[in-house]
Amino acid sequence: MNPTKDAKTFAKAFQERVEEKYIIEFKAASHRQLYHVLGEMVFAAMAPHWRETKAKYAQHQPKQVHYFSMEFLMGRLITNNINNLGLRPLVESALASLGLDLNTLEHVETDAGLGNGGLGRLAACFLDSIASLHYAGHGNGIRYRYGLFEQEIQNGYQIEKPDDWLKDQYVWEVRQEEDALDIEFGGTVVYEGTQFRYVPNEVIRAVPYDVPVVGDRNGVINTLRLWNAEPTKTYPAHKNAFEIDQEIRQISGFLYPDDTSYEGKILRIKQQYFFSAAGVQNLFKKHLKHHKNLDTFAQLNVIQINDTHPSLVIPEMMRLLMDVHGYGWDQAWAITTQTCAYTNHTLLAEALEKWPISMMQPTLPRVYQIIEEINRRDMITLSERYADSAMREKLAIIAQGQVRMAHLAIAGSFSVNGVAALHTELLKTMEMKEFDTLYPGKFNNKTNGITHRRWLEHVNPELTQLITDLHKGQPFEINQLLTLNKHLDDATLHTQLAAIKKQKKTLLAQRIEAEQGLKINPESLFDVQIKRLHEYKRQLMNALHIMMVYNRLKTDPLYKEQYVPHTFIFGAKAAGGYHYAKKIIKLINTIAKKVNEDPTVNDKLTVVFVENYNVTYAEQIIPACDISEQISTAGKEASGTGNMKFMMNGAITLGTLDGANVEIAEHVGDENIIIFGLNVDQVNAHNTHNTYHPQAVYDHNPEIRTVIDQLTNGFFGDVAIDEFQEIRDKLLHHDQYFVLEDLAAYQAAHEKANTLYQDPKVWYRMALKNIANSGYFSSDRTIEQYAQEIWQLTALR
Ligand code: 26Q
Repeated sequence: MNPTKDAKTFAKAFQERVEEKYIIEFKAASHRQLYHVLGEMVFAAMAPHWRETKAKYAQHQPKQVHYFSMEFLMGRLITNNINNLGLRPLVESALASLGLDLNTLEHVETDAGLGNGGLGRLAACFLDSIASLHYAGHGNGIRYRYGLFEQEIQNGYQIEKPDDWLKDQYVWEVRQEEDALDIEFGGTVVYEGTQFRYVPNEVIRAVPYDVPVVGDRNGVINTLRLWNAEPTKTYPAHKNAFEIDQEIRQISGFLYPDDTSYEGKILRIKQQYFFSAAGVQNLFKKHLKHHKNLDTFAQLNVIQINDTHPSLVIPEMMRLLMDVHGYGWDQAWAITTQTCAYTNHTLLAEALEKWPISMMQPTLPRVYQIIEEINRRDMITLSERYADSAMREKLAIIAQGQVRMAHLAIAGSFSVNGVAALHTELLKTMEMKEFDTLYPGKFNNKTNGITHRRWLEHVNPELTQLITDLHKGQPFEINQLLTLNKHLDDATLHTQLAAIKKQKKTLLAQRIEAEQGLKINPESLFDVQIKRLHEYKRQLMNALHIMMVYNRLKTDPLYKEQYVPHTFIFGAKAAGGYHYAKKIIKLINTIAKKVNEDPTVNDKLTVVFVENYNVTYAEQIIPACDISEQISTAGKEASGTGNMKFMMNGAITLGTLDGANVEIAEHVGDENIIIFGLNVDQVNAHNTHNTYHPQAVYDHNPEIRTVIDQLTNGFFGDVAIDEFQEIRDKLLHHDQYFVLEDLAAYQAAHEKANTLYQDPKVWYRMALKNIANSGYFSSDRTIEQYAQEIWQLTALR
């Protein structure tokens, strides 16, 4: 009997399976047990569609995209999968008949945190859109045993704890041991007459675990394939098998938690090669099941390289094509460069991957040899164009003892894209200017997007309902948003929107009180900055501004009277080794304590640092937000995607002209966003002419001077006097991010927000305008552009 026939059948089967699996009476089952059985039943309902999708791709051999990414930040999947399978009403009524609800069970699922932040979450949104738009496209990544660390705050300091997300069985994965592959490392290359033969000294088994990617009620189920590193059957005789076992499993052991400063680590290069090589070998094998050779591989496959992390696919494809499949260099290069496309996600010089030769050569001798040859040929082309040897060295793939992965990725790809208009422009005119001239037409822009299925429909069903009500109950779709523009001044709508905000704030306040024991006022304005902690994102500027507000509330009664009660909410993880970022977390928590314990300001100001910010937390915070803080130093944030999620939920962006904020401003109009601070040209001018003098700001602005002094004058009673000395020193003497320069403008922007918020007609009009024009920032739009302009895919409707 098919359990999804109707709610009654489903409920009955659910009960039976719980009792059978856990050998208990149904009424004694825990939420954990109930969740697992529900997950298994949803999985079973999905299985036939998954099989059919696979069969269809195998039979028709459509062109497919393979999204290679070191990170996939999937979050929880159960509600997403139930919704996309179209089972929501049935499951909800079945659970209700048993006195249960989906929301409660959902909370048992671990948040799959196989990513650091934006880049990993983008990959997850893209998979959702690819499947929902009927494209054949899959993810290829690593099944980390431990995802991004869990954060605890102890005495205001961040402590990292392992994220043991697989401790209970993960219901959404299937081990496909039959597709396992051997990946080779180390050893030597021997030249035998006409061919190179690679003799590795370490072989690691790559075992795939497949996770279904469910399209939105369209029967499409694509695959996210995550590789697990395991020992092969034969252990080297001379070593301890237990030690070797541990060492090998390390390769898929954990996710590197640093997402800005590049650090050459042998394990990381092994991780990169491991999943890139497994991914390509798997694709070649599949192709050869249906085609006699790899001549047509590029016609049927495109590999999108998510930042440079998977760029070893390029030399690996060359190696396989030449050494295993007998192609000559030119044909192999043609197939490779017609297959690969590269996305750049950063302009920060310190984040660009550069591997020391001394590390890469011994680890991947044959691959390294091929990179050398790619570089040698590249240098010939460069010498035809540039007489200047310094310029040739600047553009080389290998130079100064290092392999520059971005240069390799550019050379080996037919497309290079940035992730927001401004970012792509900066790539083309500054960072990668010469490459844009060298390869005309290769560079292009694909402004990021997010899936409204998760970031609007799932997180905010109330707002979704409000929008569909305007369309006489038609099912929600993204284009409906635009018609909100006809209702911008509808007072009833304003009231409804305000009521939804209030409801979301109340829920968030309840969670914060339950978890952290802190009471926050759901009637207050919620001002939110949630994202990884980085100097360039300037959480520090936000913190200093809160100190300024505090000082004014204490000294200026008129200001206090006019100040709308605010709750400032932060959520951020700092990489464990990023000392300064962790110091900023301590500062925020110290400010929070001081402010929250001061009864003279409590009716006006509360500061919260939420512990262990992750995808699931974001889902709860974003709908509750009034002001979205997007305040990076202009030119530093490639795009940002949180900004889009907030906008879609009716928050107003308070931000700089950076990343996709620029396009948000274009879509909503200048009067519906609060922009402040230096623009990219001004930042560049300061840098070129050395004209930023923070000390002068300190000297001339007494309010700023006061907060800087308060960092080190004992103002925070219960920390060591020098706790924040280095923050003061850096701000005054080595600040690359123009914090003090922008602080006064930031303060003025907040004052403007404070005024606007007091007139609900104005504020909710702005909010509606943001929701109405958020459709452009749907990842469906982004994926359509990738599909048309880079991948050349056709939707398989
Ligand atoms: C590299 C080498 C060694 C160790 C770690 C890394 C590493 C890991 C992760 C480097 C970078 C990352 C992640 C970068 C990232 O998340 N970038 C963000 O990408 C988003 C999606 O395009 C943008 O919206 C953000 O602006 C960008 O910061």
